[in-house]
Amino acid sequence: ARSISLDRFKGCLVGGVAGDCLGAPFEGDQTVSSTVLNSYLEHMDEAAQKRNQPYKPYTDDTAMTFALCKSLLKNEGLNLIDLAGQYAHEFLSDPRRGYGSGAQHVLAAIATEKLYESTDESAVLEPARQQFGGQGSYGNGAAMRVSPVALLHAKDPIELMITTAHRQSLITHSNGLAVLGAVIQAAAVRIALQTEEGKEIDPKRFVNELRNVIIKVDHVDASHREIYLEKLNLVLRFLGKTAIDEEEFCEQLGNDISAPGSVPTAVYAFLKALKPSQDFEVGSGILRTILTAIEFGGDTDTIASMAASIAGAYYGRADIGEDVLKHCEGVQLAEQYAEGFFARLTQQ
Ligand code: 8NA
Ligand code: MG
Ligand code: MG
Ligand code: MG
Repeated sequence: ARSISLDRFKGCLVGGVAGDCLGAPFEGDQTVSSTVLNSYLEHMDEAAQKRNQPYKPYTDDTAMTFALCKSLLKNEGLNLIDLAGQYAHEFLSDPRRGYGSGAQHVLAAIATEKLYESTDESAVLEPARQQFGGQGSYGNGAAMRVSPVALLHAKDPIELMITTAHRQSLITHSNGLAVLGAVIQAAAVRIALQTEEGKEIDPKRFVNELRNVIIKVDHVDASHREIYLEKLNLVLRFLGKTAIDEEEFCEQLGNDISAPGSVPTAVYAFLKALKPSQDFEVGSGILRTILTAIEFGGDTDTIASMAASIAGAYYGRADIGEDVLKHCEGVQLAEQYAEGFFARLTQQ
């Protein structure tokens, strides 16, 4: 059966946009009840009439994803210096999208020092390397934007995808935890994309494939790999529970702006939402994934966006109807970029 299709490329990028736009209003909340979430979707038309359309703007997650799409397509692959320029330009042209404080600092430095005019790759990586006393950021910013890397390398050996996911991270996030988060997120999208149409995903196998990817990542601390391997054990443990203590979940798996506190949670939300839920009355697998991700509160835009990029690569664009998407900013652009990656692949 066919697996890689234009519908699933679109699903990945459109899902990411939808998760970001729908999750953003709940960013920083504690937990969100399923009653609130069901009514949120039901009353979207009504709420939109009171505002200008589309009234759900995207945030930094999508802004950076689009910058990455643009640079990867223009250069037919990763050009770190051009990409640093795209990230910095996107930030300066629209700085009020909710960037993390560290990310703002790095992107402003790349712009003011005109590092995108350098011919030396290591120069554009210097601001990120100096972050947080030289440790680098472990925020989820490198993971939240990474899904186009899985589309770029959909037919390439996984090692190439790992390298691109890793290197694009370093422009803003040099800490191994952020890098591993980005690689895991890209790998999750890839596995979802490559699953045969109509074939069910087995969570244990999915997690096992992610474990095998973690082991392949070079130039990161073994202790950082261990943190993610342990988190993946927790993903399976929470999937096996019939009732979840939200406080315990947030404390152990996480719902925050750190990469280890959000990337495994996004994987959990995708895997959890594979089965219909008594809580959410939606037919779309992508929307069910988004609501599952938002429910735990915290960094809701980012966790929902990452989870829905994975879900979109699995279910495809057609899974998510217009009712909700018509309220989200950036859907058309996401589709255009998906077409760009797909065309590139079919020309190969
Ligand atoms: P970042 O690189 O600025 O990291 C995010 C934050 O994590 C930093 O501002 C620090 O507070 C903290 N942090 C990261 N690394 C370290 C370290 N080594 N030592 C100490 N503290 C550290 O930004 P990013 O690009 O990773 O952004 C991630 C998130 O920020 C995304 O969710 C994005 O949507 C945005 N954001 C989140 C919230 C929220 O409340 N959840 C609000 C606004 C913006
Ligand atoms: Mg609930
Ligand atoms: Mg955001
Ligand atoms: Mg966020």
